[in-house]
Amino acid sequence: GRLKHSHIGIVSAAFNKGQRRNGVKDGPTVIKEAGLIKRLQEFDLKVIDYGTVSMEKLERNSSLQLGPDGERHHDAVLAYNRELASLVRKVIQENGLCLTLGGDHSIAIGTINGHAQANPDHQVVVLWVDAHADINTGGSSASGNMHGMPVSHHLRELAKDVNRLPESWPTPCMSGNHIAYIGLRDVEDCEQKFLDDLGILAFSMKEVEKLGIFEVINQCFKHLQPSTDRPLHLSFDIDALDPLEAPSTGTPVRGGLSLREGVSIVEAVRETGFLKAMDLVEVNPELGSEKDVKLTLQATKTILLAALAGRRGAF
Ligand code: B3U
Ligand code: MN
Ligand code: MN
Repeated sequence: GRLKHSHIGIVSAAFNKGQRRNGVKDGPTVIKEAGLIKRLQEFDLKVIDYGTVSMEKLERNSSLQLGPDGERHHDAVLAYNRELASLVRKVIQENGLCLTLGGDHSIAIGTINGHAQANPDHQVVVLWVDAHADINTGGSSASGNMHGMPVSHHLRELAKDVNRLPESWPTPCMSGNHIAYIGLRDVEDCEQKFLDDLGILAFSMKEVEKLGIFEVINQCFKHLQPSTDRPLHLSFDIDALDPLEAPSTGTPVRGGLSLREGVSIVEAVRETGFLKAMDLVEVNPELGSEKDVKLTLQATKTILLAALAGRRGAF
């Protein structure tokens, strides 16, 4: 049967050290200020705000602490994510569907780890909707930005290439066949090699164009086989959408998903009945004009309303 949740638990991951633009830490605040919770409540959903995991507690002197392979803020990113993981785990253990608002995409190190920890067999399957594959390791990354590396942290096949905390956190919780991608269009050669070597199912914009969004979605679920034992984690990077739809983000790439395709994806995710956790990341209200920010927030809320309430409609 399908999963039953007692509520939606919102976690605010106000974090920006996975890349170089400060404003992305304000994503959760502006999304909530735009009326998300009230709108969800209008559809009779019980919403609990679990508050913010803040960066403030992280050591101040970690301003540019490089990891062993030149990973920027390596220790701070992992320390933050370890704390985030325990809150995500708590939300799910309290029978909530966990929505985490980012923050940059490095927060998916914590959200997926926390989700896996909360499940009986520590199993999880992931749908990653993004312009980018975010599967770099410290060694393969040209930028050193850890928002380009979250996926590698969870993969058993890449375990030996990932630099962890001394306590060897995070433990890998999935294999290449437990993740699928939609929306890719800015993938580095070494990332493509990881995808190919691990046989990861990945639909770039080229395949979306060729096959159509519904065929792509169906193939993803056929492959991932979400179930009660393999709950679904949706990690949605707002830059998957075309910058015409969602311009206020740090690394926009033209030629992306329409808002309608994004909505179709999350509606299908919801209809599986096995969605247990979702990330919505990389909204940066400091980028673009006032109109750009407004457009981005409308697109964000449209995606979240469809994913969590199964509704289309105005905000
Ligand atoms: N693959 C590049 C670029 C990038 C990844 N994720 C975003 N940008 N948002 C990197 O830096 O790893
Ligand atoms: Mn991303
Ligand atoms: Mn991206």
